Amino acid sequence: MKRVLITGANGQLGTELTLALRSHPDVEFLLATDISSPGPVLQQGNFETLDVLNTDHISAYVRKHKINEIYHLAALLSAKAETMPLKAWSLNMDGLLNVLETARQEQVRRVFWPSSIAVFGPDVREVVTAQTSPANPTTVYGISKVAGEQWAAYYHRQYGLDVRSLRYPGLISYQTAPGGGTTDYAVEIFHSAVAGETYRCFLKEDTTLPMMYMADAVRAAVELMDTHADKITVRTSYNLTAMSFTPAQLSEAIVARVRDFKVIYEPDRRQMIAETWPSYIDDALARRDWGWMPEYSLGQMTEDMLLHLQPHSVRS
Ligand code: AKB
Repeated sequence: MKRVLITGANGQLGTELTLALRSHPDVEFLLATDISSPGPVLQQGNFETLDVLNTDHISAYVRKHKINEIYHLAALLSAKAETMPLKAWSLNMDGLLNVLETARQEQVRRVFWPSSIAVFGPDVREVVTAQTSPANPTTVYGISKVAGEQWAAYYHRQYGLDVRSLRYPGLISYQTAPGGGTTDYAVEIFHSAVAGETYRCFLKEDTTLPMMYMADAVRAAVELMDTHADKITVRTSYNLTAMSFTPAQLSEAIVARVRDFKVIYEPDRRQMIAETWPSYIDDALARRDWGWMPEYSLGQMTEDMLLHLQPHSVRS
């Protein structure tokens, strides 16, 4: 049975992964943690504050609750990280090392840690980016993810620690807003649409990026963690995708359901980050090794987002 610790549980992915794992049949105990007190969705259930820069604190929870799986999600995302590169490096890198080292010392069975399409750089923007395409990031977030992937592989190789990872594309969800990412526009746009407001998009209309609906993202993590270790051939991080679209294509999908919705394009510094990331991802290895298959297309995701954010706005 799984006894799970989640860090960064208040975040966009953390909130929904916590909810999903609480109802996983093999999870007998789950402790959600974050540096801040629980967000509105996580008021019920076990929750403690935890700073991942404090190794003793992580070890104490692992020992106290006999944790055997850690989902380490606490991190600064791409755009925010560029405004405080050293702080981002410290949180993203030292936080990961503290978790890996605690997991090794306390004999935690398995660790999940999300990487990102941000590991890639401008040299692969125009091609369908393969698992082994060169990873030459130009952002501090991307650099921390590339280094983190290598640390994950190192802990597996040297100590046999079963660390598993996914290179997530932009994630779209309705429960919790993302914060500080370059792909956040794809969530903000829905909130404007249901509020009847014009959305001022911080990326150019023709900027193609890989994306995924949260239901798929959560299922991917759970399926990867439930896979037999023999099947896992990638010990850095698996490429993963569901769809690729531009802000203009997303806006069209929304307008088809919210008639008068308007978007104005006002690209800011995040445009420069987006232009260094791949447009399309090849996730063939995830499909081959553990049967990954996304369920949500652009149309299905748009429909579901609008339905959950404000049922009455659909097909207004
Ligand atoms: C971000 O925009 O920083 C993240 C990511 C793609 O890793 N959503």
